[in-house]
Amino acid sequence: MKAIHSPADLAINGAPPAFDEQLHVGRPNMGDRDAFMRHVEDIFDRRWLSNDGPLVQQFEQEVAAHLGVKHCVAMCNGTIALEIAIRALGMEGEVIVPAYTFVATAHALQWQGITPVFADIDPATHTLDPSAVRKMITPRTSGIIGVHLWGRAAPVEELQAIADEFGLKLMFDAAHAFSCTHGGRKIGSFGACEVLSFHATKFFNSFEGGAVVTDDDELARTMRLMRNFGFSGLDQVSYPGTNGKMIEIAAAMGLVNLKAIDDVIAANRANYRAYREELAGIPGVRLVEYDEAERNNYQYVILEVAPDCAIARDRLVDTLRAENILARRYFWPGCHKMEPYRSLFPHAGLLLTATEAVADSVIVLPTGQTMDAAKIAVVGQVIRAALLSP
Ligand code: T4K
Repeated sequence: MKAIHSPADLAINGAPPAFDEQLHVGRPNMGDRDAFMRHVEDIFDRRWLSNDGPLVQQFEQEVAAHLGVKHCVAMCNGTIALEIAIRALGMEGEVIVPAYTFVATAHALQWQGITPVFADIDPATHTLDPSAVRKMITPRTSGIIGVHLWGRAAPVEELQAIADEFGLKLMFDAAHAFSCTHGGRKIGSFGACEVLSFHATKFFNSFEGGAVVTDDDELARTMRLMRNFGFSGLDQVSYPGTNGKMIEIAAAMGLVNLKAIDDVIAANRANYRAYREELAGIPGVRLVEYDEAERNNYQYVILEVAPDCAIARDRLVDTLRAENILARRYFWPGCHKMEPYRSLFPHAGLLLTATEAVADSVIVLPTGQTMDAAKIAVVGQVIRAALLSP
């Protein structure tokens, strides 16, 4: 780790990089290794590896209890969980989603012949703008998927009011929002259901994994059938299902990591506050702030680079990456500019001005258990030096 004193010290100008090791966005947060190994021993002893095993059942109970919801239906990943939730809710035709999200939100619809209709976001929150949602409703609209981007709740009440007014299904992509609250209530029980991702890069991981959480008994029952080929008995199939099951080793990781989440939140919160201090007062860049009145997981440290900043967003990303700070441009350029949506809806961007402005300005910085205040101080020095040498 080297101190950066001036623009001349930047790797992009031929100096050695600030860090010997690469700093990643999405470095996995890990719980107790020995506790995980004990689960592995048990899995070997039991010879029960998949298909609703005891660890998956325990995992579902613990996640449901943590979120205060009736049902957690664990799945192999968040994308399959989205697909199953969408199908179980009977969404069809057109479904309104933000374009400023990970592309899986849109793909989960398109994959099953449903058209994702992109509505603009509120540039202040990066989540769906309810007035933009209203504008996109047509006779073919069957639902809305709100995304709690960066762990910040979508406008839950406003979207529910629109859904009720037009008779639409409402669900949430809560892939970023595990253990976060909205109005003091844990995210997980808003809308008809909410979808979680436990991917390696998420605040809380089970290597790969996902779940749908809901208070709706019937919906949960349908989703359990769907994730297991539609089997309702030993030789009885009552639904055209798929294979969305979580495996035992994933549940083991999830159980161990669940015990560690308060430590991870403490580390993420300390990192976020260190970034806030380091980056305060730098003209042209702004750290997107968390609402401290809510419980946050602080998994994403988001920097917005203003259009009039001394250095363009992409140049700053290149400068950071040259220093081994592997910042990301999530979720650039927006789903509407990715295939097949770019070809299907070439003019979608005309109604997505906030989406495009935000997608062009965001940099996601490394955080998590592998970061600390000393590293963040150097990241801050790199950013300051880069802005001094436009
Ligand atoms: N909805 C939303 C809003 C989502 O953000 C996501 C997933 C989903 C739905 C779908 O859920 P899943 O089906 O994935 O459960 C990553 C993740 O693959 C993806 O899960 C996540 N969103 C998205 C935000 O980030 P990439 O393309 O950026 O992955 P990749 O391979 O570039 O890795 C990101 C960084 O993490 C790298 O710097 C390396 C680091 N990393 C990654 C892995 C896998 C590690 O250090 N260790 C690891 O094991 O998509």
